[in-house]
Amino acid sequence: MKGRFITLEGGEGAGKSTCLEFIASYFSRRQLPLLVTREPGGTPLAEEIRHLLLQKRNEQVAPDTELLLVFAARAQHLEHTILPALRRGEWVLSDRFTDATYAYQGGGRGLSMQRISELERMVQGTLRPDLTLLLDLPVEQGLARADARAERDRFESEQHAFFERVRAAYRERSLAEPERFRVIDASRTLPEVVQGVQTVLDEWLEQGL
Ligand code: Z5A
Repeated sequence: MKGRFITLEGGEGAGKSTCLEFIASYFSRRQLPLLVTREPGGTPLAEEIRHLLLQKRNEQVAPDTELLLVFAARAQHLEHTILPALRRGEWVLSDRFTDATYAYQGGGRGLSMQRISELERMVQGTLRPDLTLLLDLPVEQGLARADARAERDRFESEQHAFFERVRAAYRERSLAEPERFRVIDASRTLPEVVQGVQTVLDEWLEQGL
């Protein structure tokens, strides 16, 4: 079976890390070669850009600067990690991808979705994920979970309303592309969320095999 491109998305405290580990073991049990990567990041240079993006700083980051840095990291990630793996016939699982840009820079920061889609076309051409798992939960609940963590990065320090806009943008995208998105209720316990991911993968692989 030819490699495909899967992305995992979600707001704060959604359980992405646990789900990523589960998906990696799910593929390994089926002996399907899977490359797990993340955005921003996925190459040494893109990881440096990630650091620039997440680090808290005194100078305010202009929304366009943030948007261009995200796509600069993505161009590097595509060229050196994602596209070579897909060409080798491997499966690729990315912890976040361009839906996060629509959600965080479009929804959260209020940048024009049209401009994001122009950059998407420029950097990705026609490449889009084959499947996107969206872990969705109420913002209040997600923030309460994430609060347990030691230190907040630049994004995690945003206000509640920012995350409501992020969630709304994700949900809007999932409604606009129901064939690509699978929305998983992440407000449940972690084992239930993982079970939800397994059900989606079972069904999806069955359709593709
Ligand atoms: N960003 C962007 O702005 N534009 C873009 O285009 C892209 C990204 C690609 C870094 O991403 C930031 O980059 C991200 C958006 C921005 N900013 N934020 N926020 P990231 O994915 O690396 O960062 P993150 O979202 O903070 O993910 P994380 O730190 O890897 O989170 P996680 O490991 O997935 O944590 P979590 O799963 O959300 O869990 C947090 C805690 O909750 C943890 O203690 C868990 O054990 C607990 N948890 C999770 N699920 C449950 C359940 N179901 N029950 C009980 N407890 C739970």
